Amino acid sequence: MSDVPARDREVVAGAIFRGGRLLLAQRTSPPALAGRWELPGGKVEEFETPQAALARELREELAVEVRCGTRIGVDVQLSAGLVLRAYRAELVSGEPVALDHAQLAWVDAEELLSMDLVDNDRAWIPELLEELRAL
Ligand code: 523
Repeated sequence: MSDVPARDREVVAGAIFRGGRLLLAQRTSPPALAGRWELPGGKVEEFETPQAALARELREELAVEVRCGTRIGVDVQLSAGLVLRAYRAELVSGEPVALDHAQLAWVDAEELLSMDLVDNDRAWIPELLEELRAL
């Protein structure tokens, strides 16, 4: 056994803002989360940086190229050893399409408040709203 604590594995999620709106994606799985909305993303693979993982996930899920920006919102502990973090993501090319989600929505501040977000992502609402209202 090592004395050095293992680093948490990370799940990354992307906050893409455009024209005063934020991109949300509606999950199809697992059954408990299907139909609920999230910032798209996924698990960072071993030996992958969070930035590279976000770019890969958004390429796979939305068919876009993004540049990973700064963190937004708090760390959300998903389970022992697994933490969820959101990053701003800048669209570099492509128009997002739902390859992996039921549908996509570009929401303004009012709409964000009315969406059925997955519980974990609700932790980011204050910062997402602040950013939307400043746009
Ligand atoms: N979340 C979450 N919010 C959010 C994301 C991208 C993920 O709460 N915005 C949770 C949902 C799952 C876990 O993080 O419990 C992994 O996300 P998932 O399933 O989108 O990531 P994948 O596709 O990399 O995971 P596997 O296919 O299961 O390996």
